[in-house]
Amino acid sequence: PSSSPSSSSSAPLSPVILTQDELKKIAAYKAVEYVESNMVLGLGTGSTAKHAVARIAELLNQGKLHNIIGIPTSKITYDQAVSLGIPLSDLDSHPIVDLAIDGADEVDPFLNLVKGRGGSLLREKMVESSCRKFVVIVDESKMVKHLGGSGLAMPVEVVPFCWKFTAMRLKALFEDSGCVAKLRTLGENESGGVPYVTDNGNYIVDLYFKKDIGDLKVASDEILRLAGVVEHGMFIDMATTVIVAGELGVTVKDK
Ligand code: ABF
Repeated sequence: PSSSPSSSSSAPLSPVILTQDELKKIAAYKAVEYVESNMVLGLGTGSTAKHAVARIAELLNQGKLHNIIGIPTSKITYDQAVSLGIPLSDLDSHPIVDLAIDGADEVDPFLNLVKGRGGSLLREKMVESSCRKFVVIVDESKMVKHLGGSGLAMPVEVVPFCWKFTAMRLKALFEDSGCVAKLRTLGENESGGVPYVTDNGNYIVDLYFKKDIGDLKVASDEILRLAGVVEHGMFIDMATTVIVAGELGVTVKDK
């Protein structure tokens, strides 16, 4: 439940200062320790998850893992997995996923997540809500007290049709939290830039909050109730384990 705190354990890393990418890689490699032969695996997206995908391919090539079927959560991960020779399928053929490994943009103390700043939230949510175990991998910069409280975007995937209307309604939902709703664009020009288009042909409206958005489940239901919204980036009660790599060590938090 989102109100129960998580347990944790820690192992010290070396005294050398590690880069953020090295921390991401450490978290990713730790997560791959959960992978066993004959699993259907959800393959995440982003600069952390790509290390996990590469590690899985490496273990397959070394013969240390066998008979893995990957379910990619984006076109970019599909391309990476194909290039590394990981056998792939989809949810139509493999509706039960044994384990998914993916990054996140924010993780709260109850292991609720914000995802989708990289743009791939819908496929991620479809795959990760169909899995038996969902291991999230982050460096310590992603840990927050409240989702949406970091001043960074809370992404919402919307259909392109009348997206301004949908953005207006999203903003109105969170008026009390000082919400600003912005269409995600690729580059800026006088007319505001070209809309970012998701793998599913949709747009993303990023929500920014000045104040706490309150109960996450209520916020989630209200967002999903708006016609024009496809999915949002809050992943509530979905992660079963979060692996955090920081300068002081790797922490494994279990739900
Ligand atoms: C994706 O990658 C996301 O949903 C999230 O936006 C992101 C985290 O990216 P990174 O690991 O690059 O910080 O899974």
